[in-house]
Amino acid sequence: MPTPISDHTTPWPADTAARYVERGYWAGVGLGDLLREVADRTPDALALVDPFAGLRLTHRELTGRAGAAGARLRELGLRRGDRIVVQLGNGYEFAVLLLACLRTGIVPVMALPAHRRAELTHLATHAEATAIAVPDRIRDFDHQQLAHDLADEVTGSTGGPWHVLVAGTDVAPGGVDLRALCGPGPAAPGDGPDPGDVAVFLLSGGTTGLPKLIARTHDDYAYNARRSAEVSGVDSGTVYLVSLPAGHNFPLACPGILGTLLAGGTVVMLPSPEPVRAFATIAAERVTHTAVVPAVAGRWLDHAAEHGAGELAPLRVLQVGGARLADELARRVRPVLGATLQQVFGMAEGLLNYTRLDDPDDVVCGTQGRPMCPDDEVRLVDETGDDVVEGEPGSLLTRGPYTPRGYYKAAEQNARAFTDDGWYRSGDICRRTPEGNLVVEGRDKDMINRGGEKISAELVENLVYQLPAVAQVAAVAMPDPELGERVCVYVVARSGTVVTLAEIRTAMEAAGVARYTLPERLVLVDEIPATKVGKIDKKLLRADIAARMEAEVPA
Ligand code: OOB
Repeated sequence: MPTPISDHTTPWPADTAARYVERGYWAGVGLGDLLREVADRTPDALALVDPFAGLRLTHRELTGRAGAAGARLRELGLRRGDRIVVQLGNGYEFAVLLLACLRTGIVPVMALPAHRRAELTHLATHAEATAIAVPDRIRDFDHQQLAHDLADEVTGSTGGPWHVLVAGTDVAPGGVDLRALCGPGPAAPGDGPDPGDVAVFLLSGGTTGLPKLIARTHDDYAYNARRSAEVSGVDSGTVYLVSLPAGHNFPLACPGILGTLLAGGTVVMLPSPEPVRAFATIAAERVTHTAVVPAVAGRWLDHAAEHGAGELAPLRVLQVGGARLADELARRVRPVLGATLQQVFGMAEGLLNYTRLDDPDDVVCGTQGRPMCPDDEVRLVDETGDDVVEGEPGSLLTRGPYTPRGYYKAAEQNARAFTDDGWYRSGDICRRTPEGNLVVEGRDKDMINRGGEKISAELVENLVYQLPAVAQVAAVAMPDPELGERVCVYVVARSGTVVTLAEIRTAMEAAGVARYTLPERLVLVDEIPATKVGKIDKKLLRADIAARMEAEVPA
């Protein structure tokens, strides 16, 4: 039997929680009930469009299917508090399964389609999951096979069953047909979650090896979605396009799928943000809002500059976040794409900063916005933990009504990532402008942000150390015009041996990690520089790789 989730979460202090209730942030109603109320109010409004499946569902049909799917999950033996790893592409099954989970209190663990054996095994065992939902295949990768292959390891940790739910036409024996599970049918009454229960497990951006789990409660996540909808102008007339991986906090609840559905709007799901298809979908479905990472914004700007932006006429708000958006790119958004830019500086751990839709251009294009909640607390501190002088850069600490006080089942990491009085150390170096907006200037965490995908330097280093020829390794971010950053490794090889980038990549793939974590450049050195206290001097290495690349640029 999986251990109860509450054994390993860090609650907000009781007086703080009482304040959040009193101020109306925590409404005391589960997300499943909130969504059902929307469907009762506007049953015939369009809720979900999956152009690939050719499916259009009203709010009544969507909640109806969620109820039926919940009943079928219970028939499989899944109960409130059980965990299911969700690794689905952006299709209607994702939304139906998510809503079914929110109603029954079965907790989805939001894996990404790019994850492979190493990540999925870790997530499933750490969460003590008893089920996984996967596509049959994406491109040439057999997700279904991998999901079955995990069975031994996972059941070894929980002692329980392992259900493999498969979205696709090609469900192998032993799997559950997720499309059938997500079809219409009767709901069955049953025990639902409390508003303080965990609604979803999100994944941390990752500085310490494999992703940590962030337990988001119904109360906190409903506020996250609802307040985000307010600050991004999402209402019942909104058509929101999901093209980033749906399990990521940004398209899931900032305001994303949940914020749009709670407002009575329409969600359109596309498997990728590739511009030809995305632009055509925006035109065809009259999409008003969408969220992208800066690398995608850049691709859309280039595409529009070349082919025109006529198809984007319905688009009112383009949210950009996940990595720092260059000011020059930001300034092109309105003139080229015709939409209002909203910068979003957020984190799965909670805190969300938004530029507001009526902010002046210099705020929208030159800052990453300000906290969405009056009770978000933000401090910018120096190395000794003291507040910096106003206007100076400092390391961001935060607490608030939708920022949990600890990672799930991670006492050791919590001691480092949270202060004794519950502040989360985001690892971002920011400064605050006189009018109160934050500008992200860098970071003091050991992470590489590859176009919004977060890669733990420690994870890469641990895997590269598996190669016998490697004496020492350091993973750092190298600048990249397209993705912002890519992974570069500095390696000291043992004397008389050779190490190549291809070997490193092959070894890491064999270890079963997602492809986006693989280094894209190797620098062989005789020695890796250390700081005065004996730690690897990553700052120096980042400057070194930037200088090497600068020198390579043909004049
Ligand atoms: C979002 O969430 P995560 O958890 O994948 O990553 C959080 C980290 C932040 O700590 C920061 O380092 C970076 O991603 N980040 C940004 C940024 N937005 C996120 N850095 C600079 N500028 C930005 N606008 O990435 C996320 C979650 C919700 C909404 C949007 C993004």
